[in-house]
Amino acid sequence: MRTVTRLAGFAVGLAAVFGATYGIGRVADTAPVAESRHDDATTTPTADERGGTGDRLPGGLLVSEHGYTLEPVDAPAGEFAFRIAGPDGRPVTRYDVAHDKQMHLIVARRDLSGFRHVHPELAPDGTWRVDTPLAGPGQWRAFADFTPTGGEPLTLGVDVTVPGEMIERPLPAPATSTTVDGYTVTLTGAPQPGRTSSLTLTVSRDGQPVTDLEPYLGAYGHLVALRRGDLAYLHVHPDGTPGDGRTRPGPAVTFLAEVPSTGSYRLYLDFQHGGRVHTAEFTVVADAAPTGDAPTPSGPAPTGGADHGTPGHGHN
Ligand SMILES: [Cu+2]
Repeated sequence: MRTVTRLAGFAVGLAAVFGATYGIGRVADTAPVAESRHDDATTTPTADERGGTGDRLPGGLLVSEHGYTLEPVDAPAGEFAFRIAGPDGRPVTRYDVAHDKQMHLIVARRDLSGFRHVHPELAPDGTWRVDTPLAGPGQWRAFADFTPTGGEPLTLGVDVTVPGEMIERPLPAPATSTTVDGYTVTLTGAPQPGRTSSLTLTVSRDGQPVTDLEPYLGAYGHLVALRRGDLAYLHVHPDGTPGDGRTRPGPAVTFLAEVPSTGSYRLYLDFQHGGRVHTAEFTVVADAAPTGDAPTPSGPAPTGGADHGTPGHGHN
């Protein structure tokens, strides 16, 4: 593409800036998080009140964590390159494979448009390179989601500026149905802070349910959520893997997600069908959990084609 990637200052989202620590940011991943899980959302604490119960920030807010630092490096036009400096300051060259890849690079513009999830190539010197996924001018956030061998899973984030005139796009209204590449994807369930919520995405095409989704990176769907405002990153995986004898290849893919706070989130579902990966996007609003044990709110009328408005987006 025509864009020249230039690296601006790294907006380091220091933990201290965020007065509260949040609950579990990374959920339903393969790594158990039992030690910090707490589902006692029977009251409606504010995000601040919940601070202190979680022991880690959501992913992607920090450029450096646990001794590992995301360092963009100069790259030719049309390419994005970076390395991960380890605790000894040297580029990390050994990574565990997670979801079929050693490195997952997610990019989105600060206005939450332009999402892409790509897989860079690792050079022997520890440099990761990928044809630039930054599709136009603006302030971008790049997330490196990886596990250094011998370490724990990390998501580091860094700001990247693509110069040029940028037109900020408003966040699309919350919706429970969207279309992409001729597919219609509907969403049921809504995330609530402080508890695990079930989100089900159902894929159809031409009015017919799609029942032959193809495994992509070891799953029938990959869901990333970014929080509006700071782009806190949540990578959520379905409970169940292709070939486990119980997980069906669509039309529904269910995820278990826990969001760290109230607010607006953009959800990005990657799924594969017809040999191609498609990305369906939704805006959702996480409201405070109602008192008591009310189930996850879901609209009384599941989407007949509602794509605007806020059917059942959460306050009951
Ligand atoms: Cu990936």
